Amino acid sequence: MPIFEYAPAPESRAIVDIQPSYGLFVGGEWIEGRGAAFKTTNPATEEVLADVAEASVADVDAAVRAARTAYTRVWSRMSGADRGKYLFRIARIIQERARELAVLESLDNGKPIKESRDVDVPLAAAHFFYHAGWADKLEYASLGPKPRPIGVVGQVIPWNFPLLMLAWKIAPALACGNTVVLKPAETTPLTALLFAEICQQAELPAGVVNIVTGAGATGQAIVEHPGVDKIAFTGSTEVGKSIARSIAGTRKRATLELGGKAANIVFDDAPLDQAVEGIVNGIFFNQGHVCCAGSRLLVQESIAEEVDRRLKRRLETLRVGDPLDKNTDVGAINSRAQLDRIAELTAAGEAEGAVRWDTGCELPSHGFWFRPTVFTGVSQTHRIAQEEIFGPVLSVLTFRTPQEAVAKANNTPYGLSAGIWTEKGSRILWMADQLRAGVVWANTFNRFDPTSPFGGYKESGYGREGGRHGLEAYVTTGDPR
Ligand code: TAP
Repeated sequence: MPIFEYAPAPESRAIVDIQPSYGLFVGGEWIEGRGAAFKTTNPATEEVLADVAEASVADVDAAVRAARTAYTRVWSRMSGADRGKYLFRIARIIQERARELAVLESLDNGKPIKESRDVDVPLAAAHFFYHAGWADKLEYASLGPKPRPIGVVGQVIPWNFPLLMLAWKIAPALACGNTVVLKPAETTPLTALLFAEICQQAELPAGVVNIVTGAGATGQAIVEHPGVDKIAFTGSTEVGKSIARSIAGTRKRATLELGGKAANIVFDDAPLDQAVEGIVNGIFFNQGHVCCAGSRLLVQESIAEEVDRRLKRRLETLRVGDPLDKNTDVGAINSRAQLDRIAELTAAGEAEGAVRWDTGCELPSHGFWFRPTVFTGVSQTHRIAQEEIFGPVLSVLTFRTPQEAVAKANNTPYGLSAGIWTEKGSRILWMADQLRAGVVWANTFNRFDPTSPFGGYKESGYGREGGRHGLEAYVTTGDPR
């Protein structure tokens, strides 16, 4: 396997001040965790970035109490206009500290700096700006008579968009008057900890936002805590189901944003150059660590060979390597565990008879990497057509008619997103109606906007994030707590 050495760009690294160790952010202060510390590493180099506190059940309890006090004494009593001012302030500080956040995100996650700089961080700021605008207008959002906050919200997020998922969770919760206890993923805690500093800088009242780091057990402690009124979770379908089971029969509410296996459907009348760019963006953006990734390409049989040729030619131009290099297109896989999972599923693809192709590009000698990979000859029953790989791997299937495309697209347990490429407007409308997916893109893919609700059908979860619909998850018109 060809490999190469690279030295991460030192000047980018100097932008961030990573502390050797981090505590927990509880009640507006930094406290030491009572559990053991864990290490967070740079997946591109395997270098340890920092020691991070693992929150114990007692630490989670302290965070929930702090959130409750802030809720009853300050945040739920504050006018929407004043809450909005804090959210605007946070949004502006995110913009001011954008370079620092982007570099830190790329170091801890492995994603290319051009994505953290141009997508993750600007969208995170946009979510705070957007929800700041709602804070004093909730009664005009068609949320029912007298929408009120729910109380203390426990939020658990994954590692693929650490800061952006935090923004999707915290911005609407705070705009609606709730307080939060949030746990970032174990492998990517650093931007959430920097966000805690931003809350201090914005002089957000103590306890409105609490950040507790740790692994699954810390997440479980949040979910099971009796003082938490609502759970907002983004992550795997497996953990989402276990959360739904553990809160069944309690008064807790939940929204679950889970996995996906999106179909990106290309018809023979599609503008092909544009469609190829959309296929590449659909699955190789963020190394394919995207819940709504276009991981199944459904291509009309008459153009399948042409698309295959153009796609592979385009993939050979992708630059895989140092996430801090502005020219990098595909960064590092977030962890060894994720790399192992991708390797296991791609091996299953070959064993089940699909044809494997990869770019053959050189890979760095350290860290976790996977070449952009395409499987053709994939059948609907193959594991690579059914299971979420969450990596830079595309499974290609063909179809003849729009009806067949719909049947194949809907033939997975998931229903998060889909893409359609065609010149025909009537076909777009018909397909969008038939596809069992929460988000349907037409002649584009992986477009996100805070004004647009996002969420799943079937085993991709329930509830929406973003837009007016996203507010519904954070208000009640029933009895206040
Ligand atoms: P998970 O393993 O489910 O982890 C998600 C979060 O839950 C992490 O913070 C994790 O902690 C925590 N967790 C693990 N076990 C838990 C438990 N028993 N109780 C409570 N929390 C627990 O997912 P992941 O591997 O990080 O993320 C990838 C998955 O997220 C994919 O399936 C992807 O599709 C999905 N995802 C969905 C969306 C939307 S919007 N639908 C967006 C992004 C990602 P640790 O990681 O620290 O162990």
